[in-house]
Amino acid sequence: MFLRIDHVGIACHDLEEKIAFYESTFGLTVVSREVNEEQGVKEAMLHVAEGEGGASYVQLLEPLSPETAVGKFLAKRGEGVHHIGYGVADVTRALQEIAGKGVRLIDSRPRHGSMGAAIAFLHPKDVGGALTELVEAPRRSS
Ligand code: CMX
Ligand code: CO
Repeated sequence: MFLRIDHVGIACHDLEEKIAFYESTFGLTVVSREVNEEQGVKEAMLHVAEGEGGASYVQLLEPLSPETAVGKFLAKRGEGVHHIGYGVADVTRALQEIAGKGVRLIDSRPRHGSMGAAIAFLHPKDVGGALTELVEAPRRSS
């Protein structure tokens, strides 16, 4: 089902400060910046590598307010790894396959994610404490 690790999502208080850190420490490059009101985040994708199954990224996440998913996470746990995003070929089909296996779907239908992706989250309590995101990247134009 999983093609690759699409991204690791990292919660932070100050997006610009964390971008500067990842750029200067690891030489990563920002390929996208977005505000996603539905997800309650201001975020940046930094490109890590190209693999056979597609690209992988670090996603830096700053909450738009304390009541959002990332805002609550920061208040409870502080900065750090917030979720893992796995690349899948088809999010709707992956959700159908996972449903019925005892894993709560936070999203029963795909939502809009970074860079035109279709995404859906699985509940961390049913995935060993790891908030899990399914990511279907838009088809590449060649
Ligand atoms: N990783 C692991 N556990 C988490 C977690 C995370 N990121 N976020 C919350 N939890 C745990 C909490 O620690 C808590 O556990 P305890 O009861 O043992 O303390 C439990 O889940 C409930 O947490 P909560 O603070 O009460 O928060 P909610 O239940 O309101 O929401 C969740 C939790 C996962 C349902 C919510 O954060 C969610 O819907 N997330 C998906 C959307 C999202 O994260 N969007 C931002 C990223 C967008 C993107 O990647 O593009
Ligand atoms: Co993500």
